[in-house]
Formats: sequence, C-alpha cells, structure tokens
Amino acid sequence: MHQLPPGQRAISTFPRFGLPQFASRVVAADQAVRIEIGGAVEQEVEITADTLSNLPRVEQISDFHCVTTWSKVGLQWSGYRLLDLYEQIIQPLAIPDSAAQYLLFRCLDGYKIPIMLCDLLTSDVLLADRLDGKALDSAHGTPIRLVSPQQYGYKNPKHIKRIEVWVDPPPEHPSRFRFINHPRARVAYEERGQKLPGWLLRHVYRPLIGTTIRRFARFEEGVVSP
Ligand SMILES: Nc1nc2c(c(=O)[nH]1)N[C@H]1C(S)=C(S)[C@@H](COP(=O)(O)O)O[C@H]1N2
Ligand SMILES: [Mo]
Repeated sequence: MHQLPPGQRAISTFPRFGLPQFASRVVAADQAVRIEIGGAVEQEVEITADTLSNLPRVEQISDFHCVTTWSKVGLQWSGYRLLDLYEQIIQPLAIPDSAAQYLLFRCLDGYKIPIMLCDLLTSDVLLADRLDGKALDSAHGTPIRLVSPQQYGYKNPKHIKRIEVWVDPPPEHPSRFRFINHPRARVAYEERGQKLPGWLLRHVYRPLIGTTIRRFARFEEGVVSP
C-alpha cells in the first residue's frame, strides 16, 4: 500500500476544493498565461507562455495533500520548475532584493498565499499548466498553478496572475482564518496551522470535507449562482 503522510487518507477523485469564499469564483478556462513579477524587485517583469517555453518542460507524478486530510495520489503534472523560472528569468530580469525570503502568489479568483523561498526552490515544485495529459481546467487552476507536493494544498495556488517578492512576511488578514496558515505547511511534519497542533486540526477539518466538495462542485457546474 501507498504510504501516506501522518493524518492523511486517500480519496479516489480529485475534487475542486478550497476555502468556502472561493467556491463561487470559477475562473474561465480560455485565458492565456500572464504572470506579473513584482514586489521587492528592481524591475517588474511579465511572464507569458512564450517566456516559459524557454525553460525545460518537466513531467512529474506526485501526490496532493489537502490540510483537511484528503489526499489524491499519483497526479501527473506537466509544467516548469519554479527553480528554473527563478534562476533563469526572475533573478536576471527582475533582480529581486538579495534579502528576499517569500513569494506572495496572487490569483485570478482573489486567493493569495505567501510561501517561503526555501520551500519553493526545490526540484519538485512546479508551475504546472497540464494535468493528466490535458490543459488545466477551471477546477484545477487554469491557466497555470503551483504544485508543491511537500506542502499542503493551500500552498498550491491555482490561477496565478502575479508573484511578488517579499523580504518580510507579507501581512495576513487581521484575524480571520489566521490559524489555518502555517508559514511552511510541510505535510511530513503535519504543519497544518500555526495556532493548534496538526493532530488536533485533523479532527477539526475532517467533518468539513464532504460539504466543501459538494459546494465547490455545484458552482463549477454552474448549478448555483453566487
Ligand atoms: N486560486 C486558488 N488556489 C487555491 C485554492 C483556491 O480556493 N483558489 N484553494 C487551495 C486549497 S485549500 C486546496 S486543497 C487546493 C485544491 O486544489 P484543487 O481544487 O485542484 O483540488 O487548491 C489550493 N489553491
Ligand atoms: Mo486545502
């Protein structure tokens, strides 16, 4: 049997998922890749599919772990290493502050998430534009998303439109949901949140999975209007 990280359980489908407020924000699937690079840089740069095509294309099979304890094993991603983008395009063209420690990802549906550079610049972190042989759809991150298998799903932003370089930790929303965002969110260490221990949060999150999956699916199918 496939060994899953602590507290995780495999499910057979790969559901559209996230925080409830993003369920209704379905991103249309016909957009071209356009990622602005900004923040603590000398020069803002825009990344398109053309820019990315200069980097080696990488195929990767990896497991996906949501903080609410569901995992989907064996997803087949295709895209570009964030490490290659950072070293070959962002560093020479945008010239990030040498003290940079975070990238803040901003998404077309309004989702945003800071991720530490030390967790991003590894060989298995991809900017993926394809899943299981097809272009990413509205459910899974069109036109391009981050895939960071060693971190929980909430550090795998979909529909990326802007990446900002930050030296200090980007400010978080004052109180709401602060406990869910662990600065590193490493699956192997069960870093589910910053206020409560991971094993405890398992039990908080598990009962929410079913209703969240159904809610996201209804909006994706256009059955419910916002
Ligand atoms: N733009 C965006 N990215 C997002 C989310 C979201 O709501 N919007 N949800 C996050 C969470 S909590 C999870 S578990 C995964 C779910 O990815 P999936 O919808 O492809 O299964 O996306 C993450 N990235
Ligand atoms: Mo998640």
